[in-house]
Order: sequence, then structure tokens, then C-alpha cells
Amino acid sequence: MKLYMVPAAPNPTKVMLYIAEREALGSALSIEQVVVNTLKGRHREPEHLARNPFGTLPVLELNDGRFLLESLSIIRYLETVQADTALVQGDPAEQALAYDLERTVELRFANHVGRYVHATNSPLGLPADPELAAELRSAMTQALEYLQTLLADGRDWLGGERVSIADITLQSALQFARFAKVDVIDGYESVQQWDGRYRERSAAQQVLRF
Ligand SMILES: N[C@@H](CCC(=O)N[C@@H](CS)C(=O)NCC(=O)O)C(=O)O
Repeated sequence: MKLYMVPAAPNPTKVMLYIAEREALGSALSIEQVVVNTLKGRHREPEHLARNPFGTLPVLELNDGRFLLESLSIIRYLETVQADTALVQGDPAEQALAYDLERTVELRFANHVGRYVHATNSPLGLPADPELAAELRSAMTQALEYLQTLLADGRDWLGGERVSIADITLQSALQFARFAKVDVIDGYESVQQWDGRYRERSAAQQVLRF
């Protein structure tokens, strides 16, 4: 399999952290990682558009030549490979709760962080949009308060004792904010402590650049 990706971008980072976490659990997923340089516009060139007509990253090329275009679908597929070392464990309800929390982090926080970064200090040079930034900041506040509530019982990870896909999605968003020198967790002490803990993990040390 081949993972087409670009470092520091949130959705590719999500899959890269996932793979590193699986490897730490003993999986040998045999995935070659291929950089598609978005700063040079390589994702808009025919070679990448043949893999994914939408031009986004990550893309996973399966061994039979088919392509998966969505980060969470890639993760769900990889969960079935060497499933004895899958990241998401537990009975069906526990697994559903893990995916539910991941979607909550993505849709109620990480997506806003991506748009907030571009509205304040866009790495792509997009014009600042203070009005949109204020709206996003307020939406992010609700999610951050929810995360603080989860962490208030002293758990290490968002879902409890084990690192899960929600942790990976949160860290991918926070790295993107750091890359753009935008602080989105200022004042949220439990989330800041979680961030410090996650960045000490070997998966984080291998994958994160910022
Ligand atoms: N829903 C997709 C989103 C993929 C996505 O938007 N990737 C960004 C990088 S984080 C990208 O490729 N942006 C370049 C573009 O849209 O032109 C996923 O989760 O994989």
C-alpha cells in the first residue's frame, strides 16, 4: 500500500499518526509514504488527480490499485488489517463511542481550527477575515469546554485509558495551529496538559514536525 500525504497538513497527519500508533502496538502495515508537495501545487497536477479527482490528501492506494480518498475511511480500512492490533478496541458500543468522539472532535473543533488558521494567519496566504475568525473562535470554545469536561476526571486520553482516534484527530488540528503560529488552546489547561502528554508519545515524536 502507498499513502500519499504531506507533513503538517491535518488530514494526512491524522493517518500518519494512526499508522505510527498502530506500529507502536506491534502492527507491520507495510505502507510506503509518498509526499505530494502541496506548496508546489503537485496535488493539482494530473498525476495526483488521477488518484483523486478532488486533489486532496491523504490518499491510500490499496495493493490492488484502488484508492481511498477520505482519512477516516483509510483508518477504518487499516483497522481491518492485522485486526488483532487494531487501535479501536472493545465491544460494538465502545467502538461506536470511539468513532463518535472522533467525529465530535473533527466536526466541532478540528474543522473550525483549519478555517480559523486560514482566517487569521493562512499558510497559503489567504486574506485575513476577522469576522469569520471571531465566529469560529466562539464555535471552538464550546468544543474546548466539552474536552475540558471529559478530561476533568483525570483521564490521560480523550476516550479514557487508551489513546484513540479522537486523540489523533485533535493532535493533528493542534499541530496545524502550531505550524501557523496560532494558539487555539490558550486558557484551557487540561487540554494543554493533554497536548503535552500526547506530544511525548513515540508516534508523535516520529510524525509531528511542529
Ligand atoms: N475529508 C478529507 C479532507 C482532505 C483535505 O481537505 N485535505 C487537505 C489537507 S489537510 C488538502 O488536501 N487540501 C488541499 C486542497 O484542498 O486543495 C479527509 O478527511 O481526508
